[in-house]
Amino acid sequence: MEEYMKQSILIASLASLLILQCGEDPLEVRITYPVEGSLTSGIIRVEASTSDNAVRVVFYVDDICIDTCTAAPFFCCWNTFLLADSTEHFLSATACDRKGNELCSDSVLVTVCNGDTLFADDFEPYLPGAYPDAGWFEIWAGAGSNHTYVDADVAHSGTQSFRLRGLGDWVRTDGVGLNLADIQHLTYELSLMIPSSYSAGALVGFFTLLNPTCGMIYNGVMFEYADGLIYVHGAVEDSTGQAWLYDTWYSVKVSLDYVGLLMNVWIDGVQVVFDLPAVPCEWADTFAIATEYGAPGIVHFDDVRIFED
Ligand SMILES: [Ca+2]
Repeated sequence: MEEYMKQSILIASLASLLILQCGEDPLEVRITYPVEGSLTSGIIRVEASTSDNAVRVVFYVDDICIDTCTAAPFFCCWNTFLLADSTEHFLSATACDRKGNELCSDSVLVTVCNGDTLFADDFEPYLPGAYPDAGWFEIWAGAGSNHTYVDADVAHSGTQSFRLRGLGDWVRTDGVGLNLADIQHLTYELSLMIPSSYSAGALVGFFTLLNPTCGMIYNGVMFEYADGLIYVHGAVEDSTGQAWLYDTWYSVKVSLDYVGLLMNVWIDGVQVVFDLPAVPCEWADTFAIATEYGAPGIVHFDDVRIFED
């Protein structure tokens, strides 16, 4: 009996110790990427490592919250293009446990280094199925937010692309805000693919809102659904005479001279338009990708890069 009591007491004590240890598990959090002193560019994942009891991590840049992550692995996508080039910034993260205890990590100092690149996205940092909201915003809803997302099954580079799905009478359009002040020459490049399984037409270029339900893309390129040809829209429209094919990735490059108001266009490295009249950058400074009006379906975009030259 005495032995039984001793064992009971021992078991009870061990249980108390375990509960005590669980209850007092110290919260830990630190930024594991990027590392202190590094040069950062583009849209990157900021990653945090925590103790097992963390249930939420809030990420900060210069003490301003940029995102909250509620499941491990804890990370957020950070758009460094929103910050001036060659500037230093402090990254930190706050972790919380179930009891509401909070702990702030040490700060990590990094320098933003994007050079002449105004924006770039290969859609690799995002979670599959998510909206790439570190860099993009919705302009027209198309088939709805459930149908436009980062797709992990189709890609030009890496494993992911941005899939847009539009309706015949409600196009899908997504944009990137750019600061084009003082820019005289700009080039944008991207890859796009229209699947045969649910084909649409596609547009890329600079968007301007004409009224709440109507917009226009200037200094852009259109893969037209109806006749399967590639067109260019500057201040005037021009047909390249080139046909496009389903299930084929195309690399589009457009060079804009905002001083001479001219545009030049390459498809897969071959120049197809020479010195077409272009509109001034003040007309439209939102870079956009879209499905074509009247052609419901899906377009995949990847490897967007916009740079001053
Ligand atoms: Ca990609």
